[in-house]
Amino acid sequence: MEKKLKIGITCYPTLGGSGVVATELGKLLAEKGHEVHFITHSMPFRLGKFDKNIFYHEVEVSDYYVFRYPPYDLSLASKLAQVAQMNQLDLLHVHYAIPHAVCALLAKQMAGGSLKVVTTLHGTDITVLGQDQSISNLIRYAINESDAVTAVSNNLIEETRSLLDISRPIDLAYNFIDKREYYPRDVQELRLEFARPDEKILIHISNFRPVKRVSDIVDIFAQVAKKIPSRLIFVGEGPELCKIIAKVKDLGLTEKVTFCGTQDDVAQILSLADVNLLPSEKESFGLVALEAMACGVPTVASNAGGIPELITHGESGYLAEVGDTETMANYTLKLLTDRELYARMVEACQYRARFTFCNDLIRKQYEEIYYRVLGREMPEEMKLEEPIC
Ligand code: GMT
Repeated sequence: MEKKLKIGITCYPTLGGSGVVATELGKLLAEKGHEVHFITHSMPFRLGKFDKNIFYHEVEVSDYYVFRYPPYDLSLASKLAQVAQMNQLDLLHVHYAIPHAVCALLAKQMAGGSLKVVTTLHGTDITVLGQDQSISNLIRYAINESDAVTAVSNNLIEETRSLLDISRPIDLAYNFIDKREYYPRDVQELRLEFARPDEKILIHISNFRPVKRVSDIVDIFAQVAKKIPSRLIFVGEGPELCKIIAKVKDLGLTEKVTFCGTQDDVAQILSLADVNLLPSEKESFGLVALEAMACGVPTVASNAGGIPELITHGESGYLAEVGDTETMANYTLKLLTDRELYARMVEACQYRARFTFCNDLIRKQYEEIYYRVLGREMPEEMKLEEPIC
């Protein structure tokens, strides 16, 4: 029997941490010799260079005139079944429950054989959509029928159990970073284009959705900028952006704030910053805080969702209650004015990011889950392999 696996991966390819995690995982699995087929509506934005083990299948949606809404979900299910059959896939690993897990279950029925479905829950598929009565029964169905379900934090596992009344086993597989990409970059010259040498830089990266509470960032920054020379960089786009631009203007902060829009090279831009801010209302994990930690940038965040599983308060960042911008500003000031504390925290961040959320470690956890659902023994050499962190 083939030792390596044939895996189909579906995710939201163009935005968000779930797409990043899915794409990076696919790349790591391909590096290990597995055959990985991405099945998405467009090329995943982090896919990068050619690899002989990576395939990309685009989902095309019929726009026949009788359809009021183009049926993306059905096109995806159909494509998943086709790709699975043609390439004799062992399993489909879908990221984000809706609609991906439901489509994969339909594809499993269509493809027949022994195709398995692994679903990874990422956050708002449970914490927001799971509360929507019009769709929660479908999410519950998708979770219960998947062959394995993983979640990106213990908090998300608990939320899934309580919000959707789920009792089946759910595996924990944290978000991870690739240390080959996320490390403190040398950005001394570039930094001068954003701030004077005496100024500190705060950063926020997100999809500007209400759940991120981006408005709190402006309040935190306004308090910090009153006390020490500083700048704020916003990266990303989304529904709240216009409101934030207006708030920055109203508070007279326009000169000190840069809106960079969406950026590809996140590690480079993070390396410019002294402190990362993440005051979210909900956050199942907070991948961006992990990316910042790996780049040597501590985060001041809300004590929400899975964030405390990533950031140890006082050691690898600071946490305050959701909406408490005064405490968040005070922690930011503390970090920016105490050199020794800052150096200690930078070191703790890098260590934690590298060894607890190591890509090789988490990739192996996913492989173990794959072999388990397939009812196959993991090859001995893979079992014995020590993760390189
Ligand atoms: O749920 C979202 O807002 C989008 C989603 C995504 O696709 O980025 O984010 C979630 O998944 C990330 C990757 O697992 C997590 O790091 C984020 O914390 C999580 N977002 C929320 O829970 C709000």
